[in-house]
Amino acid sequence: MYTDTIAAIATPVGKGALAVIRVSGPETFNIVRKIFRVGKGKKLPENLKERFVYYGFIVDPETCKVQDEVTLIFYRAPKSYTTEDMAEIICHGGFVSPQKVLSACIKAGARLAEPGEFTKRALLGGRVDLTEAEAVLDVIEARSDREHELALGQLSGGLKRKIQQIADNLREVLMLIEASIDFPEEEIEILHPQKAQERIKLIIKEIEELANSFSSTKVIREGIPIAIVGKPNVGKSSLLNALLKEERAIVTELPGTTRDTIEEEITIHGYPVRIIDTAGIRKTDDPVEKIGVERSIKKLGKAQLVLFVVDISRPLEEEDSYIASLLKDKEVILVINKSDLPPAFDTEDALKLVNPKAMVRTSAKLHQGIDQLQQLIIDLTLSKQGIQNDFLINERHFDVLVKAKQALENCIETLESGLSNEFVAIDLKEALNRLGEITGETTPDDILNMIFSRFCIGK
Ligand SMILES: Nc1nc2c(ncn2[C@@H]2O[C@H](COP(=O)(O)OP(=O)(O)OP(=O)(O)O)[C@@H](O)[C@H]2O)c(=O)[nH]1
Ligand SMILES: [Mg+2]
Repeated sequence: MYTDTIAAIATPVGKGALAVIRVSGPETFNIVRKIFRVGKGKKLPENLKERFVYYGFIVDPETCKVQDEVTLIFYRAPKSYTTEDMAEIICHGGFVSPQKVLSACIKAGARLAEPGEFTKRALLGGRVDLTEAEAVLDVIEARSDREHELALGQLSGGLKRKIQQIADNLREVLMLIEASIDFPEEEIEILHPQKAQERIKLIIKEIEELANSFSSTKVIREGIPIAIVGKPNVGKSSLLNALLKEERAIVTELPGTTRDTIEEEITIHGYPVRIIDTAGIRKTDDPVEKIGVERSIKKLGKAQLVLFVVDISRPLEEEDSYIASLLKDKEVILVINKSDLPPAFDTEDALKLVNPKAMVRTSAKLHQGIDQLQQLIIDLTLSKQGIQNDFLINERHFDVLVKAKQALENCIETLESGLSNEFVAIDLKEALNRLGEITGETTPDDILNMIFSRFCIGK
């Protein structure tokens, strides 16, 4: 379907042991034959073996000067990433070698590829659908094990299969509805409107569940926001440092050390978590500290989970109760810190202040209880999300799912109002079209272009 052959460096710019140059399109073989030499002046054989590694040199097709020592793999259509004839040239890394190899390809007749053009060809060649193409980007961009795992699931068709299953279901309903339009004189009711409604409602529910998993995907992409709060000097910053395993926040024996919120990302058991250390909450006349305290309270609102830290070595105070009162609607883990020191109150009293989901004793100073705390964080946030999918619903999928659902809701209304089945069919087709936008069958060109423009060149 394409007549031109494209080339690009597929590895990042900079010093590295190796780099890969990709070539794809009908002229691939002729191009590599012009620039690849097996030995002194010796060209590649006409009957080039596919998916076989050739060792040799890249030469400038005009001057025949050697550009680099490389290996070459040739893939014959359709058994390649793009489904076209393709070659991968592995050369030395760094700033010069890859550029030289690329320019030899261009001189020999290739055109520089656009961002994502290899994957776009894979899509148009039918090797992947749009959800799998998007997953390629997610795999590259994943920042945690879990995100990577889900992206890989999507790459192997997790979301495609799910959408196909829903679409097949819809198509069946549509077929029955259309049959009743085409054969209205038939005695037997082909699909009772009541039955049709029930089936469509089930499909709506499935679409809804899929759309809802967008929020858990978002958490996986952006990290679960967790705030550490407590009165001054209880060891909040020490706790942040212990979780990060580095001395990130300033810790001193002076109450009111942390003035501003500090946000850091860590991964716990493969999940990204955003830990926010806050200024100790207390009444203060210091104008800077005051702003810090306001910010702490604001951060509370955004946190999905709160680590409420108390200092076991000092008696509970009014400030502890005040902070506890701010946590009424929050998921809280009560952190009894400074457990290495003699206790000044009974933990029961702290439990009475808040109604925490869990409690843990720590010594941020001696790094004790940190593993338990991490386990609790995961138990209370992620396991509850019920992420059983093996794909990542992104914003684009979410928007389309909402529209598909809307079309099906219209469908139900049409059925309820007793309008003719022709109208029902229109809404069903609209919903099907929407689902096709997710997999790429009916995605408008401008959206496709936008998706691929986010890719790097060479992917
Ligand atoms: N013995 C002991 N000391 C601790 C522990 N955690 C923190 N500290 C000490 O308590 C003091 C205050 O610690 P920070 O981490 O700065 O406390 P904070 O809650 O961030 O304080 P502000 O930022 O002022 O609100 C420091 O001297 C720490 O070394 C602990 O588990 N055991
Ligand atoms: Mg602090």
